Amino acid sequence: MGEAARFVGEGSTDPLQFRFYDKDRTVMGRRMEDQLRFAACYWHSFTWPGGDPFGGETFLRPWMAAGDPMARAREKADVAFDLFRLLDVPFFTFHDADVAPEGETLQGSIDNLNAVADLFEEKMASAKVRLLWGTANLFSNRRYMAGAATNPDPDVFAYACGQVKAALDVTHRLKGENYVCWGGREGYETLLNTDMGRELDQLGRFLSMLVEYKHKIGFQGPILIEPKPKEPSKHQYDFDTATVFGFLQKYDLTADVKLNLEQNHAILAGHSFDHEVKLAYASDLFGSLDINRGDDLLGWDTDQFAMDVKEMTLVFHEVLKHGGMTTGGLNFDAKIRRQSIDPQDLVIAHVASMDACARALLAAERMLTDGALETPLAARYAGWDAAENRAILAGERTLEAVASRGLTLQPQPRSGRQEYLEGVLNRYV
Ligand code: XUL
Ligand code: CO
Repeated sequence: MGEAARFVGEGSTDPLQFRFYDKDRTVMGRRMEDQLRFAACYWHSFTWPGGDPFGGETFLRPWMAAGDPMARAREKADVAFDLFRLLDVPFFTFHDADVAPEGETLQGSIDNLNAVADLFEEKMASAKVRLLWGTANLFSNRRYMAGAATNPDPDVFAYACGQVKAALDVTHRLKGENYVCWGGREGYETLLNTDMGRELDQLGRFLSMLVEYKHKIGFQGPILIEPKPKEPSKHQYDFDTATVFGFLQKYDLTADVKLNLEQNHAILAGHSFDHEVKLAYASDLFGSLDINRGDDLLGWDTDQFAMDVKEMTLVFHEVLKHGGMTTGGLNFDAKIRRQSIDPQDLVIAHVASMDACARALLAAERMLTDGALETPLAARYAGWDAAENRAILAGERTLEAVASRGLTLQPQPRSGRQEYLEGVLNRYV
């Protein structure tokens, strides 16, 4: 179906072509495609039928109809790889359950997954698209209703180990660059039946085993935890960046486990997207991004396509400032609205959001080149560059020593210049 989307420039009004995403344009020393590292995701685009809590499917995609589940999985793969080609994205992502049907037993499910992975290997050999990350769906099946790693039943924990091992094996085989863990059911619905300390220990052990296994098979990429405070659970243990940082330190996992941050999850946690990104870099935990957006007026995970240039400019400013993506990328964990039922809507949504990201990347580049935010920021903290003050931070001064210097000083308050900085940002976006 059709020609791949390409860059035609700002003058164009064609919703199927790029106005800003010019993949070969150099942005801070790298091709734009290599800076943004877009990934199309399998679940929202190919497995979500358009339902909501009040109504059923609206999309009626042919591969969702009844029939032999493996034949349907192959049909779905054909359509998925065609979309990857149409969008000209360098990466894709999937959960085990998105790509292959569950079998009668765990072994049956693993066999199905491996059969689809054979097909992916074949398709990837002739396509441009590579795997950004794989993951296991440890939340949809009713066996996981009380959690996977944090389930009170150790048999469920063991089943989850089987599933996660197979998903990592397949991710490794397909040369995935990261492996993601999103713990949608790793939390609670009521504390009346929950032993939090015990569940956190279970989760810590589960992740440690995954890290041990990753090293054993030589999987090079990081394991990425995807923080989210709630939904589907009332409270999820991977609440936000700060919470996961504490958890990873407690279980000694900071070297191998990083973060996959998502805009809508940040908002649900009461943070901005750039708050989460900045704190992840400050904690040496930045991994990758799920690029989407929530609705300001709705308190749930609407997973809309990211279109807010200003918001993403601040995020990409932070990413570029730290040298750009390493193994991470921008994964479209985003779904079209359930009324967007034309097949074209899916392509248009990706193209528009890729363009919004490209525009934000270019704005972030200009801001960095001009030092628009960096220069005032450095000036604000410049006092800490003095030798005496560096010595404090280096642990070379006692409280008494600094206190006695404090007795000689009369600090003068200085403006935080918020409105000036907001004006600066507006000049670029
Ligand atoms: C759920 C979510 C997931 C993860 C992968 O809110 O973001 O789709 O990205 O399991
Ligand atoms: Co996500």
